[in-house]
Amino acid sequence: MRQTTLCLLIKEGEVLLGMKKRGFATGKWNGFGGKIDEEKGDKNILDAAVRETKEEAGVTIINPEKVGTFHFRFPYKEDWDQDVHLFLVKEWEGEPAESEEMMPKWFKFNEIPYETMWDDDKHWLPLILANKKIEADFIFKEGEIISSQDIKIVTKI
Ligand code: 6U4
Repeated sequence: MRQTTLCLLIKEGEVLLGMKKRGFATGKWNGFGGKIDEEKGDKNILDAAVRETKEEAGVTIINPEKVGTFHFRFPYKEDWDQDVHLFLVKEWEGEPAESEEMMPKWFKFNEIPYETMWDDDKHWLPLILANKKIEADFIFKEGEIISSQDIKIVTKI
C-alpha cells in the first residue's frame, strides 16, 4: 500500500493549512505531505514528512509527533488508496510561504474551513486538536464522499 504523510503545524490555537493548487485534491485545504520518494532521498516516513513540508510550505519541521494512522480506500479509483501517517508539529524553522503546490494560511481552531476540506477531516481533526491519537479507516464513494468510517482513539501509535 502507498504510504504517505500529513503534517499539521500548530501554534497558539491556530493550525496551518495549505490550499492545494495542483494535482491530487486541488482546491482543498489540507495539511502538508506526500508520498515517500526514494529518488529524493527519503529513507523512511519521517524523511518524507520533513521533505514534503519544506517543499510545500517552506518550513523545516522539528520533532514531529506521530498522532494518527489512516487507511483511506477509494474503490472507484484504487490508485488513490493510501495509508497516511499523521504528524503534529509544534516546532519548525522558517516562515510558511507559498509554493507552486500550496498556499499556506493559519486558521483559528474554531474557524477551520471543513466545507473546503476532505470529507473525513471534520470527523477526526477536532480529536487531534483535543490531543487525542487515532487510527482510522475511511472508504470513499464517487465525489470523494465518505461511504464508511471507523475512528478509534488509541493511547499508543
Ligand atoms: P501529486 O502526484 O503531486 O498530486 P501529492 O500532491 O504530493 O501528489 P500525494 O499523493 O503524494 O499527493 O499525497 C497525498 C496527500 O494527501 C498526503 O499528504 C495525504 C493527503 N490525503 C490523502 N487522502 C486524504 C484524505 N482523505 N484526507 C486528508 N488528507 C488526505 O485530510
